[in-house]
Order: sequence, then structure tokens, then C-alpha cells
Amino acid sequence: MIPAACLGAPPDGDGNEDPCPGNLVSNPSFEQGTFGWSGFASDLSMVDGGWEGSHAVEICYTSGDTVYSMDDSPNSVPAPTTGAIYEVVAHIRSESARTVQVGIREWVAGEARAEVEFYDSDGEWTEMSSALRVESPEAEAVDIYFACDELEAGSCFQVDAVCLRRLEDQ
Ligand SMILES: [Ca+2]
Ligand SMILES: [Ca+2]
Repeated sequence: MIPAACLGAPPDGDGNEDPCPGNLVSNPSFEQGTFGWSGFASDLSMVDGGWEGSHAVEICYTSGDTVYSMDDSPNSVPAPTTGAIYEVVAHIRSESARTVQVGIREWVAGEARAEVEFYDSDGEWTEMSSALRVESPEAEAVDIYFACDELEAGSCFQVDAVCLRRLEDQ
């Protein structure tokens, strides 16, 4: 006889399954800081709360430019595979309603080609994603960023659980 409590249990049961096997991002969950990321026209800070674990990153506009953003540094994929598809999935939220962009870029000779998706965010965590197929045999890197062009004091948004993977070749 099988105890009812054993039916439908999670495969590992300890709650520590890797949520993103093969993740190419060095610091995806911001549990110990913001290393692996840099801010552009913004300040990055580790904040309490989060979609996964107990912390997230908050990106707040400082001054200048046409967008403010958080960019992976160094780039997450230094040697991308031509023809491969890379997909980024992450969660965002903001205290006030904002439109946030998630971009994934292919870098060739210092020039970037980006696939960008726009999401409306409010107080709830929202899943966002974007994907890119590497076209150039000379591609030097694939990287990701999160950005917002609402440039007023106090404009901020949060990101957590960044998952960047190479999808199976079709
Ligand atoms: Ca987290
Ligand atoms: Ca980067």
C-alpha cells in the first residue's frame, strides 16, 4: 500500500531543484549582491523580496541618456554558436506602472543587433522573455539587458530569476 502523502510529491522534495539548468547568467537571482551586472544611467541595489529566493535587484534611474538599464557585465555568452537560438526569461515588477524592455543582443565587430520585447509591469511579478538566433559566423558575444525609458526621479523597476539558455537546435 502506498501512503497517500507519497503520491504527487515533487521529484526531489527538498525544494532546491535548479530552476534553470544550464543557465548562462553568472548571478541570476541577486541573493548576495549585484555582481555580474552593471547599471547604465542607473543605480543597482539588492533589495528584499523577489520572485525566487529572498532578494531581487532594483534598477533606479539616475540622470541623462534616453534609457536607463542593467546590462550583464561581462557578457553572459562570450562565444556564441552560429545558428543557435538563445532565450532569456526573467521576472520583473515595479511599484508604479512602468513599461520595461528585455533585450538580447548579438555583437559583431562592436555593433549590436537586438531582439527586444516590451512588458507592462505593476506591483505584481510578471514573466518576460525574448529570444535571438545568432546569424553571424563572426559573432563575438550574446548578452542581455533590461531597460526603461521613463526618465523621471524615482523611476525604478526590479528584476529577479534571470534564465538565459541555448535552446535545442531545431
Ligand atoms: Ca532572487
Ligand atoms: Ca553586457
